[in-house]
Amino acid sequence: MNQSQTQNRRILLASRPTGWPTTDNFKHVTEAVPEPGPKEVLVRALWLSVDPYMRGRMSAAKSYAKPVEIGEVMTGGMVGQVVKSNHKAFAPGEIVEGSLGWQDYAVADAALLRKIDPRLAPIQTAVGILGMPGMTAYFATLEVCQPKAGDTVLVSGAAGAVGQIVGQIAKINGCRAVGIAGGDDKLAYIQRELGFDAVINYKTSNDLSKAVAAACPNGVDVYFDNVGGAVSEAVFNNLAFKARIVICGQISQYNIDKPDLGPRNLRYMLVNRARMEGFLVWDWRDRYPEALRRMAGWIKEGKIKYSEHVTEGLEKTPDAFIAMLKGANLGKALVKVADPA
Ligand code: NAP
Ligand code: FER
Repeated sequence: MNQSQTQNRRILLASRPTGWPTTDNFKHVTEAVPEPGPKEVLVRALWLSVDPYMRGRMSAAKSYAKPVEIGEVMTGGMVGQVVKSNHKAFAPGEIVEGSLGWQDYAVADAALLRKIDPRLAPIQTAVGILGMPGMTAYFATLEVCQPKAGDTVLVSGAAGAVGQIVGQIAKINGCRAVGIAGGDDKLAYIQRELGFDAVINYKTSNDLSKAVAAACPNGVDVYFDNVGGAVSEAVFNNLAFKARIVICGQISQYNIDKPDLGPRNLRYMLVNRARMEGFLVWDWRDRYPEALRRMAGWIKEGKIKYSEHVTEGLEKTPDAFIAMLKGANLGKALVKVADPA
């Protein structure tokens, strides 16, 4: 065995951030590769996912899931390869996905692993379009917002892992897709490559509310909110009658010390008899298989495309995570750790 197969590099939470996380909030350690117990599987990381929800797990604030403790390995989705298996459902060499953390090797409860078919799509899509972000786009758009043909569907965070898919699901359903994001390169990609009908740069727009009105002349029927804050306030000014809003994320609020004041114009919810609903992807777990089948079909038919933003090297995971929060990524932010054996 070479050294990389006997040593396990792990990235632990070292301290809780106030405001923006920094690389100092993480500690890098090297330990022996663990042995799987009965019914357990040893997995080697090939890809790690970095996602906005991890910012919440770094904080002790009460939430849906328990926080990562100081000194614990950072939580996160992994696509890996089975190295040893004490469970009959998994064999060495197979590709799996699970919440296995920022480390080279993880011992996993076989019941919490999903087997990935590498012939279906590139394996890293198991934490992207054919994983948690894809499931988010699918259920929050179709089930919560119920888009109808002809609706204007506006998505914030439009060039990210979730947002890029939302616009394309809207197009598949005969809607007009409008995206808001923070870079002209991102906007050019979603408009030219993904077929969004109109785009808005929230960072360079002088009057965001006017920009939304211009991009959505009949008002916003569906607002898929990934960011909150000032962007949402500009959208609320432009709601259509009976608008549906899904609160999927509020990333503009994740790294601020003192909470912002809320949107000041909820009056437009009243005027338009709009509906707003919070969404958590894990509530839809039982229906992932059906969504995965349909999404895989759309990818195969060329109806859904996606982009990825890849950082190389496990040790770069904290940098990749912080860069994603700051908007460096076009599409799904990923860390490539190793090639399959
Ligand atoms: P992502 O969009 O791929 O990456 C995050 C993006 O957020 C950045 O690229 C950046 O793009 C944007 N951003 C950062 N700060 C911002 C600010 N102050 N205002 C506006 N945009 C800002 O991430 P993702 O994985 O697809 O997640 C998107 C959102 O969905 C997040 O809010 C996340 O928490 C949420 N989410 C929720 C669920 C759920 O179950 N509820 C599941 C998955 C994701 P720009 O260049 O455009 O600024
Ligand atoms: C996310 C943001 C928040 C997300 C989950 C949450 C799955 C959950 C928050 C909580 O548990 O309080 O992007 O993605």
